Amino acid sequence: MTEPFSLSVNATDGAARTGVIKTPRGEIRTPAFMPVGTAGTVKAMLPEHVRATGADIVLGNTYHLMLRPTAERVAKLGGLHQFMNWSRPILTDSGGFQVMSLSKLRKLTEDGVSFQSHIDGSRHMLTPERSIEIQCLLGSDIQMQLDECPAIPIEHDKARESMLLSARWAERSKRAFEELSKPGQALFGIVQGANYEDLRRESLDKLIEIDFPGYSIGGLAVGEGREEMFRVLDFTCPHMPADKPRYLMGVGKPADIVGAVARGVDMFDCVAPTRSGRHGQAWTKTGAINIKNAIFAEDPEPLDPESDCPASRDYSKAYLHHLFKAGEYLGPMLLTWHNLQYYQDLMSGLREAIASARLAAYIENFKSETGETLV
Ligand code: PRF
Repeated sequence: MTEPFSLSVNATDGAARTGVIKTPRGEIRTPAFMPVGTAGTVKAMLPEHVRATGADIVLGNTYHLMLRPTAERVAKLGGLHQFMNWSRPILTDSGGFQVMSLSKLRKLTEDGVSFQSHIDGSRHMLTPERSIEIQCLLGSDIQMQLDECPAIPIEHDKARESMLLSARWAERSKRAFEELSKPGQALFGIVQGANYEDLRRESLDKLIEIDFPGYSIGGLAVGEGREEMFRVLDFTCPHMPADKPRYLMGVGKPADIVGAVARGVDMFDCVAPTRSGRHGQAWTKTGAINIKNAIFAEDPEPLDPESDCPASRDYSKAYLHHLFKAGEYLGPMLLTWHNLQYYQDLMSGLREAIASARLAAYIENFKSETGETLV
């Protein structure tokens, strides 16, 4: 009998892999992009339209949902899937990363992190155990351990201290998860260690010893730049278990994703397509544009006439330009939808390229079409 949560790798091309993660709520085709649904909604999108772009899984956030409407209320209303009308897999982040970037007056101790809500100033405490309790109340399918994500650059001894704290929290998270979770749910450990090869190895060794059904790579895209991020992936990914999913947290732009897939990463999430879409930026086959630019004021062409996505195909750039200029809600809605379709098309293109051992050619084509320089 196969495990209720498992990855099967169907093909490899160099370090890149394509396969399927099986979960009780449905399959996740990898490499996968997970749209961010922080507060129980992929902003400006209906769940059925998120699905129509090809998304197999969305992300939710412990930090936001514990503050509003609270995990207890979501549980009372049947869990996050029912609450947001998304029946497929949901991954939740553990909250630590969002506490550090969003809350006021935060204090980190061995026990966890205490902080003041960015919404009403109320005081809260997030421990590894409480984070897992919240993620189980939400009912998410893939959960994250509580971790600390320091910015780069950071001195080696400080980075090691932080990584060891995250490793101790990994152990406590796993114990809490074993007590509270239901069969078919999965908890990922998070590799930290900044941009130090020895620390990334030590972090990974400790997590593998604890044993997780999947491993996240945290602590990247925190100011180090694309080339340095790829260097860290180059010495980290080869040591990660080949039969478990690898998730690069909070990454990235299309070029980041292409480079990380080539290095063996399976899962991604990023606010880029949704957030940029709300601000008028659109990714197209020939690179990124800003629809508010005056050059589009009388452009009768849609963003992508060949697309199956209504947002990409059925509205002219001139109309989209007008919607943004007029501050109409439909502008951010259509550009978000278009960008999510672009990201999912990118992922399916990568999956097909790996399956047919043509990834190198796919990447060359991506570079020449978008003008991206990929290290
Ligand atoms: N840890 C957690 N969530 C995250 C990160 C991390 O390091 C990042 C870093 N890019 C994004 N989201 N728990």
